[in-house]
Amino acid sequence: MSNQNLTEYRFSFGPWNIHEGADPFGPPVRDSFTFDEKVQFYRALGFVGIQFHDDDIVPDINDKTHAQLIQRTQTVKQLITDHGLTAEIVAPRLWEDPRTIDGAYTSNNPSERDYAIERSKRCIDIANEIECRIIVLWLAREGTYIREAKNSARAVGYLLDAINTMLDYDPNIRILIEPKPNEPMDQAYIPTIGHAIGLAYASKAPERVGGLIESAHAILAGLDPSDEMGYALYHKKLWSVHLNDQNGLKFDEDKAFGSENLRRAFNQVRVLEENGYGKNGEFVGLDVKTMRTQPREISTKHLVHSRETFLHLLEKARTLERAVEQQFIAARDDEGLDFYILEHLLGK
Ligand code: GLO
Ligand code: MG
Repeated sequence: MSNQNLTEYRFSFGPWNIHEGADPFGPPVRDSFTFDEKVQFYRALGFVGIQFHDDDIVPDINDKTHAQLIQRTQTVKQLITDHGLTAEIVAPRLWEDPRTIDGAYTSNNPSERDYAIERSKRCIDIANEIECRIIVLWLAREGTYIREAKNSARAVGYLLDAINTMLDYDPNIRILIEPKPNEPMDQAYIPTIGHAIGLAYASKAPERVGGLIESAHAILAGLDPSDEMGYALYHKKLWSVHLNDQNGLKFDEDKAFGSENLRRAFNQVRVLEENGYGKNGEFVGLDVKTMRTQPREISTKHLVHSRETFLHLLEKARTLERAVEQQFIAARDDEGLDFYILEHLLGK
């Protein structure tokens, strides 16, 4: 099928998606690949965008002077350019430092909140130097283990203060909030895309604040990822995605896209395709983990497979017979439509 209007999707993943297999109950099971080695994998695996944390670019960022930070970023910029890659996003990693134990922007301690803001500004400096305008906020520890520990209303104000400060710091950046309902905290303050978009509209530059939806995070919130995407798409605020899969309500599994529920994956591809996602340069991001059992030499398969599954399902979305679908809808024959979709997915 060749048609000039068809979106040519571009794919991204983060260096943390090729990892050593450690989990809370056991140590790494595979030797690391260096960052330079990982950069070499991207194109061969079918990817052109890199999702970065600030310290993926500048390790030990807190110990670096501004000049060192810029210098290291220039080195990485050259490396990725040489490999024909672009930085899709840069995200401040605000969940590993001792000053972020009880949250970063929402910590009860003002000097810890200041640290979070300063770190975010450094992240923006890095993004500028690597020519990326997108800052992602995965609000990892912005929540609590128990309700009484923090003031949930005040926390929303702190989050807005942080977002507004970043918007002022650089008039060219866009901020994408990546919601998640739990893990590492028991409860997060911004658990769904609706919460994220509420913050966007309350900010001082709503046109520069949007969202990133991760499939597994929506599922953990008990929601359907494609409907979450539809909500953000309506608001023109879906600026990135982290596609993956998740088997029910447990830890964030980051399974290969479509590996748990193919139809749920199909509907994510369908809603993106039908609403023009990607036409303004948005990437199809993956956030998938290699299974712990996978040998090191074949520990990038989950990335290739997730991308392939997306492309297979894209073909399914594009070949759905609209007239047939419309007939079922007009007759309110949901049973018929349901079975038509199943047969289409099964290739019947
Ligand atoms: C964790 C998140 C995390 C973010 C990443 C980019 O659950 O999905 O992987 O996507 O830090 O901000
Ligand atoms: Mg993610």
